Amino acid sequence: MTMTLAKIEEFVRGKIDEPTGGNYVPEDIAISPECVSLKMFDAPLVGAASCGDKMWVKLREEGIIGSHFILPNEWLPDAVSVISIFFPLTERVSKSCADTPAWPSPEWLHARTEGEEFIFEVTLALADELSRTGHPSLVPPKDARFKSVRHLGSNPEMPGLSYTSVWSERHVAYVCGLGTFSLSKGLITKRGGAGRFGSVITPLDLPPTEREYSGVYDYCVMCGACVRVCPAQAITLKGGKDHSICALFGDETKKKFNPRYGCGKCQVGMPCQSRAPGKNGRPKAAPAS
Ligand code: B12
Ligand code: SF4
Ligand code: SF4
Repeated sequence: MTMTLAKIEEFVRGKIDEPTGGNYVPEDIAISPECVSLKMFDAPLVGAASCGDKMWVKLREEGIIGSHFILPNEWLPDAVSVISIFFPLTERVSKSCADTPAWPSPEWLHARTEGEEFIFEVTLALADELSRTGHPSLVPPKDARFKSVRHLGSNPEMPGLSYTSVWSERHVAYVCGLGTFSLSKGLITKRGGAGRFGSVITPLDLPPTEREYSGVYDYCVMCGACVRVCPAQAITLKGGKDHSICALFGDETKKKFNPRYGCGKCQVGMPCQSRAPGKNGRPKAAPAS
């Protein structure tokens, strides 16, 4: 069976809906009784781009990502396409986060930690499925070459760099037609910004998803609602988000909720939580039948 983008979406949705799968918090690790069986993510958004897209090379420019960004064909020489997947948080996770303005809610902590593990589980399973059907594929953040710097100059393997990585999932999603950046620096998709991303690089030839935007911040309306909710005052209308302030607040949450952490107040209860409020952000009307 050849995988199409629609089949890939169906595959991911199947994993998301599996009641005994990793998208539901099991009793033995639940932070509180209310978190038992919590569903973390809803139906995904999936996009694709060709490895030949000129935008990949553009990402290596200083001020965008930089020369440390590893190109799709450097990860996997035979690759033809990149698949980006947005996993939107369920309304319950987002609401719980918005309802606890000072600290992360238990639901958010699960979605940050177990949610990330689940996304790796799904993207690795998708890569296996593509490999099984003749297209050996790769998940960059699970490859030994993946590196990131999550604190100011904190990674000796990436000297002189801060708050970056060799494979930025938001930039990948941007190239794959899923959405644009925002004042708070999160990526806003047509299902909003409250969620996480995963990706797979594959030799499968997939039709590229149209980028329905030309500006890097098209889907953000610069309303400033995220400025007002940030508990660390990390965001300003003039300067956007200060990564250092945000990262230090993340450390505070880790001291309190170790081993989990997180914040994400700038992604919930906002006009951009579950939709793209900006230019061209509305889903296209279905063709009349
Ligand atoms: C390092 C890191 C952090 C750092 C710094 C983040 C950063 N740089 O944005 C810290 C610790 C502060 C952080 C915090 C959080 N993070 Co974080 N983090 C990452 C990580 C590991 C790497 C990010 C990276 O590579 N950045 C690269 C640099 C270059 O990005 P940048 O400076 O923002 O890029 C700007 C320029 O490129 C500029 N630009 C200028 N000219 C041009 C031209 C073009 C054409 C383009 C495209 C761009 C562009 O636009 C961009 C935005 O301004 C990713 C995982 C991954 N592998 O991607 C997760 C990730 C970004 N984090 C994520 C999340 C959810 C969070 C938190 C909410 C924590 C939590 N879960 O509770 C907070 C808040 C983030 C926020 N407000 O956006 C999600 C984002 C989801 C989303 N909807 O966007 C990611 C993608 C993880 C995931 N797998 O989903 N994070
Ligand atoms: S809350 Fe408003 S300013 Fe902040 S990211 Fe969302 S749309 Fe942009
Ligand atoms: S994640 Fe929290 S600290 Fe960081 S910018 Fe968003 S609201 Fe502020």
